[in-house]
Amino acid sequence: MTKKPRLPPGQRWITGFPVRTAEQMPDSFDPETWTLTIDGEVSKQLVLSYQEIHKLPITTQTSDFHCVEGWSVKDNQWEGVLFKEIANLVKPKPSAKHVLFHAEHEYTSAIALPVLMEEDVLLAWNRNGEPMRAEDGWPLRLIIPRLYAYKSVKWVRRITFLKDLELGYWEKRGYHQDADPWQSQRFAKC
Ligand SMILES: Nc1nc2c(c(=O)[nH]1)N[C@H]1C(S)=C(S)[C@@H](COP(=O)(O)O)O[C@H]1N2
Ligand SMILES: [Mo]
Repeated sequence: MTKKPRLPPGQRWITGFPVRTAEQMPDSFDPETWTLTIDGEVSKQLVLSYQEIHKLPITTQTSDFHCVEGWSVKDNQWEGVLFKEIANLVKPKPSAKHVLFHAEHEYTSAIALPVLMEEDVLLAWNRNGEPMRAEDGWPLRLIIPRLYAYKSVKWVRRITFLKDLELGYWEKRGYHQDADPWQSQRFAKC
């Protein structure tokens, strides 16, 4: 078997970090009132405050970032909490197969639960040692390095464990549900 190349097919390395947003950016963030809701097919629903999230075990990870438009950014260091830590707190029921991430406004994306339980998936607040800018997804964004970046939801406010798949914002508009860059899963088959 040949090893996967670092750069997926059809991608090119760029420097800098573009901002891509299909929606309006949240206009304010108040750490005293901001919350993250975790619900759906779980044994224990939770509402976490900004302070509570920052008390969970913190991880730092370096990964590449691949946008479906064809640009990739090497070696981003993300700091945050592993998705796995959040799942351990709420204890997904055996019926939970997918997880829908809701952003502050209308953006959503769903990912299969086993993909999220891998060691490289995190909810991040810092990039390269600095707090993310508002436009980068502050105060909390999902990072799934092995999938196209439309799965890396910015401004996450709600995480819902699902029995049946619900398509997210771009997936409803024809993007691929699985989004594996090494298989060029850009568009859904129709
Ligand atoms: N809430 C939200 N998250 C989002 C998006 C968005 O429009 N809204 N765009 C996605 C897409 S298509 C990409 S490429 C990345 C871009 O992240 P960046 O703006 O930090 O480069 O965010 C993803 N997450
Ligand atoms: Mo994207």
